[in-house]
Amino acid sequence: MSNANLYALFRDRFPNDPNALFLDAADAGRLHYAEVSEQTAQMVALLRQLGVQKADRVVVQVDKSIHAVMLYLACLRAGAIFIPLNTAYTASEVGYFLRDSMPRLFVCASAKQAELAALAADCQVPKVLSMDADGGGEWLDQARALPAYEPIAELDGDDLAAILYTSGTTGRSKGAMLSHANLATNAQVLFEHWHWQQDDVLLHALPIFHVHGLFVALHCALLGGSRVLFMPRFDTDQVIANLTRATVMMGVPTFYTRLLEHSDFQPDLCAHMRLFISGSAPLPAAIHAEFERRSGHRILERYGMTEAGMITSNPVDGKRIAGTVGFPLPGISARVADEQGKVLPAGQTGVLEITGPNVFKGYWQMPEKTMQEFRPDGWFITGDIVTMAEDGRVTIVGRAKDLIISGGFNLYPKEIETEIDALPGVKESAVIGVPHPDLGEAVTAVVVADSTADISEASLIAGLQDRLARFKQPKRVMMVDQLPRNSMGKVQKNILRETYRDTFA
Ligand code: MCA
Ligand code: AMP
Repeated sequence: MSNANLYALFRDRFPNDPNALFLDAADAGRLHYAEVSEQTAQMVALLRQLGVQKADRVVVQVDKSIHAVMLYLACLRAGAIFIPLNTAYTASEVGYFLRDSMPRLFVCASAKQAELAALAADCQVPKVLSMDADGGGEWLDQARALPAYEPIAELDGDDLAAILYTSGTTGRSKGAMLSHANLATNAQVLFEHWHWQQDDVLLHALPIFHVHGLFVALHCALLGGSRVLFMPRFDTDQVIANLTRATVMMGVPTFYTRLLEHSDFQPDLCAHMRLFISGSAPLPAAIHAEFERRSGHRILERYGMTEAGMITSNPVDGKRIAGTVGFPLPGISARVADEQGKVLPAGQTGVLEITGPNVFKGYWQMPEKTMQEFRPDGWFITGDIVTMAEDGRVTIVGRAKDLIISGGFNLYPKEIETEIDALPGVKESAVIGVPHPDLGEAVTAVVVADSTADISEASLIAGLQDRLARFKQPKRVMMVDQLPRNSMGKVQKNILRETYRDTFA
């Protein structure tokens, strides 16, 4: 049987040309495909030296860099389970992930090492090493000193490649377990479906701690043996300056909104672009239309989630319809059901359920939570409310889950409410997403204070600094005397959303 290690699949596709460039990070360096094998082998040697074996977890909270990509590939190659964390997470958030995933190794930035190493020791993590985007930190020093020979770990398709944490409606983050086969099949499907070619050049401005930037974008390029213009973050000027060198860009809707706001964004910049792809959050139809007018390109919108990678996509050839997320990808079956799981006829609104080789292996150490998200016949309940037309085209019309998507990051109100409610002087709170011209939705908290408390919007936000990453903190806090409730006592968030609808208009 052939090795199902995803790294082996990539390695087989690397171009033979020694000059073939993989990552072009401009001043931050370049990496050729020919160098990947040696660098990842040295990293595997270091992982082994640190005691990391197959199925051990490696938690990584480092800035986006070529080295971070090599570390990801090295973990695949070693058969270790890669767990990337958002760089904005505070120490208290990181502590949760370390305790939950029990890694053998934690890799973090030097600047945070003193604080995080103490935390890791507290969480019984045996090893901590630093890695910096500029090549500093202990990690690279130690790896470079090691021999570059390490075999690719022999794996089964069901072996885990990564655990990606996604917040939950209960406020506790859940680790979605993704196998080598989950990632490999989804990557191959996207590669074919989006007509990826070796001479495609990917403009990469997404973070690499989520499915979108780490898997969807990088895996397509790796399968193509293609070049990636690898940017540290989304900076509108930099993206515009590089568009003429790229053929494909993947982004969240905020990227497209920001490009349209820039007066230099003109059709000639996009003349040899092949594809603009959007996902992670709904792309407003008005942005779709305005983008076509300004660039001559119809954005290809696709839809996915951490637990399943990419699920549907508009076609490359064929109609890309604004406001729809296209058709289930090859190999993925989709149906629409009511809350009880009764399958509904085409055209009716319900929750999207799916099966396919892309669907994850369950939540790390949460078998009951996993069971709740699957139907007895094995279909995964996405929690997205959709309609599916007779021809299979899917339109997302809402969410059954209480979720806010801000700039492509998913935030669960429950987690934010729990932190606000723990602050002194707070009686209760409700957190909602309110339309925001740049981020799509912005976190807004509606708070009732204790009768004797003296708290303000500023004091509440200050109180959250060490508890929640900045992007989760409310952009506005509204103080009210009471929250609207229905006859069952449940907070009516729809009324709050309506009341504060124009806050960021
Ligand atoms: C940054 N800030 C945010 C966000 N990003 N606040 C709310 N929502 C955000 N998304 C805050 C910072 O905390 C900071 O606050 C201020 O905004 C400026 O920070 P900066 O880092 O300069 O922001 P930025 O560079 O302008 O970032 C905005 C961004 C970025 C480019 C939209 O968030 C981004 O790259 N988003 C992509 C997320 C993504 O990859 N999602 C894919 C998930 P302060 O000034 O107060 O300190 S995967 C997924 O969803 C599924 C599987 C799928 O289908 O893809
Ligand atoms: P995550 O929890 O980060 O995996 O995000 C997954 C969720 O993002 C999905 O369940 C959807 O609610 C949402 N999502 C992803 N892509 C799209 C899209 N193109 N349109 C609307 N929502 C999307």
